[in-house]
Amino acid sequence: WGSLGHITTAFIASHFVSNTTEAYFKTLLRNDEPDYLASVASWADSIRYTKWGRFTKNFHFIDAHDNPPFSCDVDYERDCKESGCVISALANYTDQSLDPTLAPWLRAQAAKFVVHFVGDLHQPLHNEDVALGGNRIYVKWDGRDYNLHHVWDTSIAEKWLGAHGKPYPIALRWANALAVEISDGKFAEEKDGWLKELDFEDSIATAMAWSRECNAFVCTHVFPEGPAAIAGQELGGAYFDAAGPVVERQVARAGYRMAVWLDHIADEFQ
Ligand code: DCM
Ligand code: DCM
Ligand code: DCM
Ligand code: ZN
Ligand code: ZN
Repeated sequence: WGSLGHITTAFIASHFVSNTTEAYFKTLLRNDEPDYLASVASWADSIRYTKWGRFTKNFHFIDAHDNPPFSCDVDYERDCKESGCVISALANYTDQSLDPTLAPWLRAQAAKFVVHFVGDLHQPLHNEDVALGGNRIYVKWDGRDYNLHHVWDTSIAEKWLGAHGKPYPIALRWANALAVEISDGKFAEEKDGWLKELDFEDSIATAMAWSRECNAFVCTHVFPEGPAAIAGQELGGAYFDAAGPVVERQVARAGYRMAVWLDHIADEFQ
């Protein structure tokens, strides 16, 4: 996701974490404000092109070598690179977050990666190999040229919200609205199902279940007619009408699951 998506997932998570989790992460991240999670949600993107952070660049996605729209699936052995992927990275930084022998600043850094990678794991094109996750496919968006990856990272959410510009206030409003939908609205019935695959004893299996669920949208909503058919097409109309609800649900799922994941990490230090 772009900053808007990441900040929103983190604000949603801060709605649903327990009080002890909130206190734990406010101390660890040295931020006592309501944005203690949101303020670190995009940090992993800010370091990926630095010399120090280069080793993390493949941690934001998994290149599923499937065949949309005919067959979608993710296979950890096949698709996670030697240098890592979002699945291995989430498992790894979750382990670091849970390690009481690590210095607090390292646990803080690990937690910042966890917040970011739970988000990216829920973007369909971060679970797909085709055209570098859509980066090499150019499309029209309300008459302007964008690559398909950017459309899914940012453009769909912005149009869904009818808002452009500084992500922070937009994300805060979106997160507040989605928190209500999760608690009492259109997602209230399904939210328990969002935790069905969650297994704290097996981060890889949990992340893979979420990855497969997300990758399925590549066949149904990202490339419904296949990758070749989408190049050069205007996506701001009927395509957006179908994609908007997918982005909304995936952002809501990421935030709700992030809260439970962070509760588990904080529980280790009670
Ligand atoms: N932080 C930390 N240890 C570091 C760097 C940052 O605990 N080595 C915390 C302090 C901030 C938050 O992470 O609350 C965001 O840091 P940054 O300014 O690096 O985004
Ligand atoms: N299919 C196709 N071209 C491809 C891949 C699959 O025409 N490159 C067709 C063959 C099957 C259907 O799609 O009838 C389902 O494929 P799969 O077995 O990959 O799900
Ligand atoms: N990306 C992806 N899958 C790939 C390559 C990149 O999901 N195989 C993502 C990571 C970034 C965006 O696409 O969010 C742009 O990547 P880059 O800046 O590396 O081109
Ligand atoms: Zn992206
Ligand atoms: Zn990322």
